[in-house]
Amino acid sequence: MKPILVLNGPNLNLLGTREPGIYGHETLADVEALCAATATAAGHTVRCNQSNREYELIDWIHAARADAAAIVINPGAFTHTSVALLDALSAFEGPVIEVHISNIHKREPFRHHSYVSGRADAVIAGAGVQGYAFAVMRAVRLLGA
Ligand code: CA2
Repeated sequence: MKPILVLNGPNLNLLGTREPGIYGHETLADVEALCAATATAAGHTVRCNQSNREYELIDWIHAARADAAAIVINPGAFTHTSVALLDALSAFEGPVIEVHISNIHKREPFRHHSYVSGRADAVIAGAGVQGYAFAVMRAVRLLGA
């Protein structure tokens, strides 16, 4: 089985260093370890990437068409701006799970709309970093394992 691709967008490399009241104390390395452990327990693997560059996320999504079974993505602020990410994800045939650490619907109005949700098979928001574990579990379920 191909790996589940876990993508994190802009500024999520700063996890655990600032704004713990919104994003918690866990680091990006902690998040990636959680995803790996969750996938391993279900007999799957993950490949994790983070970028602050929209084009790099898009290139990884394109590559996933051939080399990933599912995508778990926290697009960061690109959630609310990027038709390009929506289009890239729409060209991917496997499960797509969108995850947000915070509850975007409880925050500023500009965070309430997600372009990515137009393609996502599931959206998890407000569960903290545990949402990544839920997202990986949902991807596994949709893959039929
Ligand atoms: O809640 C989420 O996971 C978000 O996708 C996080 C994005 C935000 O723009 C979305 O509206 C919701 C921001 C990620 C920034 O992450 C930081 C982490 C620590 C310190 C500073 C930024």
